[in-house]
Amino acid sequence: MAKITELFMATHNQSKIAEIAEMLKPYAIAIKSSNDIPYPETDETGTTFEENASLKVIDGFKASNMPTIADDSGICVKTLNDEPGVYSARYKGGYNTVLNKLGNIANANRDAYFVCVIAYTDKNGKIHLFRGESHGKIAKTPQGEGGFGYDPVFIPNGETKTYANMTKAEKSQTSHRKKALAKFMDFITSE
Ligand code: ITT
Repeated sequence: MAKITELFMATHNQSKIAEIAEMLKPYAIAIKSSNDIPYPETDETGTTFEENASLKVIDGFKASNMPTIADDSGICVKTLNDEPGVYSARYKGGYNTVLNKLGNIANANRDAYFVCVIAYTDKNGKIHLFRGESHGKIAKTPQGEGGFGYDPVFIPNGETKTYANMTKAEKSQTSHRKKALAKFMDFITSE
């Protein structure tokens, strides 16, 4: 198929746009977003990342009429029965609630993982889904100023720093978003 040079990203989250735009630079793909084309807030009524990513990408494709991606993501904390999961953005108190619920519980019980599902609609409106996960631990206290959301309390496996203490390039070496995007790039380059 013709090479994609522009993608609409159906999100209002500026941090997601910044991360994806940086990851797509080597491929010379520019991101258009709600900053360029009005895109309504999608009602995220799904109970899975896949469902919510699909709902967002359908709205985004309708608004932009361009090849479109959407990202539904969140953090799942194993001892909290995978809470907050798909409700991460709406979880009252954000990472402070997670820290309070875990308290001083030992490191062995602080396992968590980020999930990112990227939904893509091709020019015919057909939806394709790509999932990435990043596994690690919830830190005992927030550390770092970078990133967004739960980054100050997440330490990926094999690292000692939280995502908020990493540059975008460092975070993308293990991130759920980069893994989902890599699957998507494989798909569109082999399509
Ligand atoms: P859009 O729906 O407009 O894309 P949103 O922020 O509401 O923006 P989600 O419903 O997918 O998006 O919720 C994702 C939340 O999960 C996000 O707001 C963060 O709290 C958390 N999250 C996802 N990826 C993250 C990451 O890489 N680092 C830190 N927190 C992340």
